[in-house]
Amino acid sequence: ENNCQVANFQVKQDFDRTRYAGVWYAVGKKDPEGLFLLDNVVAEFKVEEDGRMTATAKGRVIILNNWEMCAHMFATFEDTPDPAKFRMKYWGAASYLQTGNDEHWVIDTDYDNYAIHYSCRLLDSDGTCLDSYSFVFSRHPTGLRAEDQVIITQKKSDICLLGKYRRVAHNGFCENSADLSP
Ligand code: DAO
Repeated sequence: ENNCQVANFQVKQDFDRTRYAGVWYAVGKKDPEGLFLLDNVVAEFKVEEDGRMTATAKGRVIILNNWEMCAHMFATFEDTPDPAKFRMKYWGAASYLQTGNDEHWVIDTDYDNYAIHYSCRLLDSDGTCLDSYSFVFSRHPTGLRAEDQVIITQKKSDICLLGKYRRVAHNGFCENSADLSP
């Protein structure tokens, strides 16, 4: 039992960023306060020639409370002593999109089918998280296989977010906007 202490959350052992690279479809999300990415969220991770991890992502957002658009986002990842824990700097293709610097932890992945990510933005004085978000990713836009869902449910529970996720729809909203960078 980790008592929901963020410092005790287990992450993927021996995380391999090369196997993680490529396209991931968000199929579930636990939102942070002031959520940004709504649905149609697709991320593509890359390993640059210098070994650093980067990502591009797109997703439907609503800005200024009523303007709906497909946001094109970029992220760079700073390594930490734990190979599955990164610091993620992100910004949008347009200046009015969100920018930030978040934790980015890979809780679990089998590289070929599923992944679950976690980010705590605000740690409480007791070591639990006050404002977190988490993505469940699939290699397939159609969702996770039944056997992967069992693992994901356990991981959601391990990070004290069971029941806090919503499904992330893919209905083609971002498909006619520019491609993710190569
Ligand atoms: O949607 O509220 C939210 C939080 C997500 C903000 C970060 C999005 C941009 C970078 C995504 C890269 C890969 C997950």
